[in-house]
Amino acid sequence: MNESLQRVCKIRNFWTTNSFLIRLDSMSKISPTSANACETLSDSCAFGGRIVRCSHQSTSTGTKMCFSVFEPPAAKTGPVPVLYWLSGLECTDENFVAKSGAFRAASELGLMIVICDTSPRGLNLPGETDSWDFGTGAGFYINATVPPFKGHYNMYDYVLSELPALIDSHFNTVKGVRSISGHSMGGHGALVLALKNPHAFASVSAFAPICNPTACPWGQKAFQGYLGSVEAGKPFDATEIMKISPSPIYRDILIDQGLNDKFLSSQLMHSNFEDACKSAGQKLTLRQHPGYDHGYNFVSTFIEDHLRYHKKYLSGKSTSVEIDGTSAIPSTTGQVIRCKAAVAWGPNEPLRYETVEVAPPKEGEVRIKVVANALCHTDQYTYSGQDPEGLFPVILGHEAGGIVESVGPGVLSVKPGDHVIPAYTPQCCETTCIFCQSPKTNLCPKIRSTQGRGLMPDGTSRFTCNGKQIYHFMGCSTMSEYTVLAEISVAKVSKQIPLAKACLLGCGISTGLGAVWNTCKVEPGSTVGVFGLGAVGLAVVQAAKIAGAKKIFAIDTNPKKFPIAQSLGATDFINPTTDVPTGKSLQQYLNEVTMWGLDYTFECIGNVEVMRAALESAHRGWGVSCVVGVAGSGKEISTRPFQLVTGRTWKGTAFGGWKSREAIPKLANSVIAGDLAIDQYITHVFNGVEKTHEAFEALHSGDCLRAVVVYDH
Ligand code: NAD
Ligand code: AHE
Ligand code: ZN
Repeated sequence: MNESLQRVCKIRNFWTTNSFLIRLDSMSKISPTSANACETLSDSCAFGGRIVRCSHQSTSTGTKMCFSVFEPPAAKTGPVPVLYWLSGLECTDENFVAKSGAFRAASELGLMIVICDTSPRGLNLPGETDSWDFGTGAGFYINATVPPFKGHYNMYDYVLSELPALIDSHFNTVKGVRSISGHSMGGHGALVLALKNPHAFASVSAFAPICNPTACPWGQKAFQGYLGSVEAGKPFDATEIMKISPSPIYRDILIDQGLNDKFLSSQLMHSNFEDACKSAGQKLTLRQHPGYDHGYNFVSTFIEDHLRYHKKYLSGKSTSVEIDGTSAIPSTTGQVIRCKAAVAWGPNEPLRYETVEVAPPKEGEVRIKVVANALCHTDQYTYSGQDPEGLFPVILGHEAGGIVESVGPGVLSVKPGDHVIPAYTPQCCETTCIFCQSPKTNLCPKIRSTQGRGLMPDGTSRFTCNGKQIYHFMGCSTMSEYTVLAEISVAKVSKQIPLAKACLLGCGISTGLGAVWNTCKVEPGSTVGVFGLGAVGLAVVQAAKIAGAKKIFAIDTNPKKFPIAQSLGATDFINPTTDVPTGKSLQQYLNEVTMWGLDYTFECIGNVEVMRAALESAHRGWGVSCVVGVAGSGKEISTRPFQLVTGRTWKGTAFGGWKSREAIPKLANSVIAGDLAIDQYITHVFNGVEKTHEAFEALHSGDCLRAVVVYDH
């Protein structure tokens, strides 16, 4: 047994038989009551390791202090690196333990997490318990300089020196190797401690940190009370520290911020820190998450990313390559992969099944093993040469599911082994992206120009075949066993949904649902017309029914589509070639049978004549018509302006208005929960990328909604 293992065994036996921990390096000399002793308050197994809660007499605060430690199983066999976690206002060490959901990943990563309390407790100082945002539970991780807090509220010293010394003496840690993170007030503490002591911490991250405390009420109150003035708080203000820093302090700083956080503008002020980082040349990875609030559900959603981020720096690696938390690196990482792909060498030329070379992902890119690819009408449209953006030779395909094989430098949001859906409408989430920041659109333009030119964001292709460069398609190219995408173009989904089903969420079904729920926001009791009953149109029918539409007209030249439309909620069925009286247009007929037209109409074909019919059969005064179908090169829509003057609105949708990376996982969860049925769209299944041609033929047959090609790797 090596020395460190012997130490751990001693500590374990001691925990199980005593309520005290004592110094390992001098067990016989130091009694449980000595300054460096800890009392074990609880000790339970978790994820192969254990969670221990201890208390000890602190020299920094002059009080008993509690802390919790997650010790990963790796500590049984060798020293492990440590992440310090600082909690927010009103918390103790126990909030993180109960709510963060961090320990499975920490166990897999071999990372110890030390969670400390937010203030000294039980001193009964005047003013200490008058409010929730000052005093007890609100120590702000600074050293107080004014009475009555001076001499006790020394959380800065406690976190920087006393607690690490205690941890290093009692646990099997890699000495001196630590990182730090925290939430809200703890995020402020983590940033300040790290920025002021870069030698002490390998990396720093934060969730919803108070970024500029001298400029917000929480911080001003704390600095006034603990330091005597707000001005005195400037050296403990992350934004102020960065403002005067002549150079970057860390290679990167990771911050996650929920955009539905009620404290965002009044207390947290992340953009002030962002500006200060810019002026110092400090790289800041600021990820903003629409819909997330300030609570621990937000923290638990992203904590694994932070653990991986810190592990990368704690291990001295610049890129992390772990599969499902193990340190196994796939043999293909960093290598060119040769695999099968369906290559379209020219418009309508027979697909050729070639061995292609797929280069490793570059910075900000992800290489995935494609598991299943469904055909969408748009693949056919581009293949046929009608797409003005169509380029050849190309690997088509954009409705797919895959598994991350490897990631390029800087990729944090996904890791090898994750299940992902490619998203041809990316979501960069950057603060400077006015599209991602706006709730009005999903059309992030970050990589649109290179995507439209069949290239990756750096302007090059990752595919070659027989020495020739092959173009990417819609940023996806999933008719290949492996493909490379931008990190911002993949949506991570639960592994509980089979990828051969989840692939449908990558385009047609999500588009139809979103056209109704997002783009048009169809209200209960509405009347709806759906022109074209492919998978997209049928998803419109399904969504309209769920939205409470009272009448849904299903319109298609192929009457074989009517039974499934009926099963999804359509109430009326029109075959324009047989049901419209001679001499009448489709729109005239519809206006006649509905009196004034339909509240909402959706064109799901890509035919500009039908787009006109759909607009002109929208209700006088308020009808909305949505263009979903994609029309061929050179086609234009027209109508009499009078149609708009008399109250009709013409709009369109791309990917149903969904912000892809946040929406696709939610749609997948709805499928898993049984709230959203999508099985009915899979009418054909093929095995092997070489069956892609047969899948195209099925799509033409008139009986097909979605043909899914499952790749047999
Ligand atoms: P699809 O080919 O499976 O379905 C089209 C349906 O329209 C078929 O049922 C066909 O019989 C019917 N149809 C054809 N001509 C018709 C006519 N004149 N009148 C009535 N019905 C007619 O296609 P899909 O995969 O469901 O896609 C539908 C359209 O949506 C395509 O143009 C596709 O490119 C487009 N699309 C757009 C988006 C977007 O984000 N806007 C996303 C996905 C697909
Ligand atoms: N390349 C065509 C436009 C194609 C198009 O409109 N694509 C739809 C998605 S179809 C999915 O099956 C889309 O969302 N477009 C938005 C975008 O940014 O491309 C052309 O006309 O040039
Ligand atoms: Zn599509």
